[in-house]
Amino acid sequence: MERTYVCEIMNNIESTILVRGWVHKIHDLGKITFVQLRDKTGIVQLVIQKELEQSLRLEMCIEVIGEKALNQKATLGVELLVKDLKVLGKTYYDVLPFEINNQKVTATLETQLDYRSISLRRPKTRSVFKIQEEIVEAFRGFLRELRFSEIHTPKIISSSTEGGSEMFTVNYFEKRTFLAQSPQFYKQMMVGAGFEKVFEIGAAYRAELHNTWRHLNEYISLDVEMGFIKDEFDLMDLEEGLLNHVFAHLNKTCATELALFNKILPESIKIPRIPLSEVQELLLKEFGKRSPAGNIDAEGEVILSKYIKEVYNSDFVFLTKYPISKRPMYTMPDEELTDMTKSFDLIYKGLEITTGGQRIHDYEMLKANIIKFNLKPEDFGFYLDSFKFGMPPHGGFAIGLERLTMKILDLENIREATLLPRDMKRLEP
Ligand code: AMO
Repeated sequence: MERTYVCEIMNNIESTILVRGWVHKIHDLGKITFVQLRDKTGIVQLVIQKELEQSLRLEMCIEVIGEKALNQKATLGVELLVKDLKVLGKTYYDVLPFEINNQKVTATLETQLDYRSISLRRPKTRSVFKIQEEIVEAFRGFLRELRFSEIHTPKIISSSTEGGSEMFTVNYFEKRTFLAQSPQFYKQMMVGAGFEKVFEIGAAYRAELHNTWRHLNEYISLDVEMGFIKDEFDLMDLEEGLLNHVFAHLNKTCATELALFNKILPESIKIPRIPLSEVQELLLKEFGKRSPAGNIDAEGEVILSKYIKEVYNSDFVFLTKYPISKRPMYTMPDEELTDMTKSFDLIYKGLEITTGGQRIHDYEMLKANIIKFNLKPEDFGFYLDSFKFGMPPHGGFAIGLERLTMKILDLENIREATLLPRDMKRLEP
């Protein structure tokens, strides 16, 4: 007999079916036992006669053949009267590390992360990753439809892309190498290599020396790079379209999961675009909030987002025109605004989720800029060389997948949106 998933039980025309899953709840009434069986698609109630009950324990893995019986009181409207029961996976614990079948979480986040294979069995915890899976699906689908190609670039690299000291070193045979902070150089090179438009979904590594609610040392970067652009506003248009598509896709595919978090995502979003200097002025004038030179800080992001929500009814805001001194050497300077670049950040509900911008595409200009940044052109050999052979005007952006997931669901800590987080203290599981 073929297996039926819980979500298919109602529509399955057979009256006797086979299901597999885990023992989610046990309610022993003596002669009969009610058991909730959980598979990756949902939960169904089983009714088991005493003689069939084989000392079931919570979280055992079982296979059951049962007859469907309508029952208005059961969540699915149907339950299974068990005819045959097989234990597929025994349990070997004294007590579970924490309750899985309780709406209320009874363990700290750290304990849940310590026992990730158990905490992910909680339907609500698991649903965060169903939503994340669908964000990725929507990201990929939207871009492929627009002729973007998916690429995979090396994560062991020989030089820094984003500057700064946030690099992990790796012994590569005799050499000291690094873990990629971003696929930045390679995505640009692939635009020039004739792919024109590319995206990558991959791990990025940052040796951030702080453990915060919004930083990971390994995160998934949703990277985009597009050739033949006019300016950075083409990129903002693209990202706005992309986010609209992601939201529509989530509303369609994850209604049940979103409901667990009381979320319905907006049908259509239009994102205000404001130069950074205006935002800094506004924060100072309206809120007495001083910003660091050439940026706004985490508190400023929160204040700004509240203001944007009130005035524009938007959860998102693009900050544009960042100063040259605050952006990496590959960023295109603004020809109209002295000392400014054609770059942007996207803030979502008080948190930066994207950085992007137009890049310098002219070889001589890039070389000169590298020198201006007190760096050595010879350290950027293969990257710089690739600009000698006709590079189109281009630009791109990157979205942190965990940050986006976290903000969609209003989670408090980025680790809740990370399957197996890596931070300063955590290397396991
Ligand atoms: P940036 O360094 O701003 O830009 O990173 C882009 C986005 O990646 C996410 N992110 C992080 N998420 C979790 N933990 C971290 N430690 C972390 N660091 C970054 C954020 C951030 O907005 N090459 C450029 C992108 C580009 O211009 O295309 C870059 O990497 O959501």
